[in-house]
Amino acid sequence: MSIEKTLCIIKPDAVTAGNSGNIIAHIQKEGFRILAMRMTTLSNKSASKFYEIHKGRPFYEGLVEFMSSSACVPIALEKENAIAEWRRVIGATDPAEAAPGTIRKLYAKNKGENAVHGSDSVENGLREIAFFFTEGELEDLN
Ligand code: 3AN
Repeated sequence: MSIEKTLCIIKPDAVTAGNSGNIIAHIQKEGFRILAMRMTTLSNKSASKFYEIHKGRPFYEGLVEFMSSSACVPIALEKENAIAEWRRVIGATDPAEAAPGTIRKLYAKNKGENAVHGSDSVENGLREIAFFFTEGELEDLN
């Protein structure tokens, strides 16, 4: 086990529904440290770049359109084993399959509008955090 960083994004559906505060409280209750956070609206170009890895998949265009449709809240998180821990806390991509008490079970609408993002590896977590935050914007808690 080691201290890892992961990127959470509170997605436009959850921000619009007024669930940002509940989700931030959930993050803190689960013992993650918030290193940086802001509210921003992604341009179509930035959302396309962020999700470049999914280019060519059938949901890509819709995902980019949704993620740039209104404000989102990127949050850089740190915890022991943060990648797996955050994915446990958010639950499965499809809220219908997400475990009870997970963020997606509580707040997601469907597979596309699914309340939060979580990085899928340590390497992608660092890359995704750097997409939104400069090194100097991250709290140095260690
Ligand atoms: P996760 O967010 O659980 O890591 P990924 O990496 O498979 O899931 O997908 C990234 C994002 O793409 C999801 N959060 C979701 O918004 C969207 N997505 C994935 N699969 C679908 C799908 N079948 N239909 C619509 N949107 C999808």
